[in-house]
Amino acid sequence: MAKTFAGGYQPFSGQVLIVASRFNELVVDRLVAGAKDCLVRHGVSDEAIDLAYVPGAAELPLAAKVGAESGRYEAVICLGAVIRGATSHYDVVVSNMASGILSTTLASGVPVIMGVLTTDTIEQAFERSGTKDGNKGFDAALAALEMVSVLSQLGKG
Ligand code: INI
Repeated sequence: MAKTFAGGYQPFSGQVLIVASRFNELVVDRLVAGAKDCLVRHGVSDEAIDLAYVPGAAELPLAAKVGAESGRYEAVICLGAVIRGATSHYDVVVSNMASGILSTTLASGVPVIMGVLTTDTIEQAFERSGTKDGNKGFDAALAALEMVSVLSQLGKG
């Protein structure tokens, strides 16, 4: 094997953008807190973390795209919670959100991380936002650090 590239968790040299949805805000607030906690613990200063709110998960891709294409951010972290419950258009919201984030990250070349819970119940969402099953916001921030690091090893300017 010639070379192995593996990202670390060193702090960003520039700014990072968190885009968070207001829908299910009790859960999403916990994801935002987890993401900030992760970044600060890894040496990112509070001033380097910008935060933009959007109405719901369906609006995450557009705000992420504008942030990613602005050239101001090393990474964009999307945080939200889509909870099936009685929502008939759950599958549409999840599918549009996921494909929108994917096309944004590929088109911009900026890591756009999908830290969005997709659960059947509110209980499952709480479990994944800082109770018994960790915090998906923390995990998303960790993924952002790792992607910035490995992309720079691969030659991203
Ligand atoms: N948005 C969410 O972020 N989570 C949900 O669970 C949700 N449900 O259940 O409907 C949701 N809907 C709103 C959607 O994201 C848009 O904001 C809305 O359709 C306006 O475009």
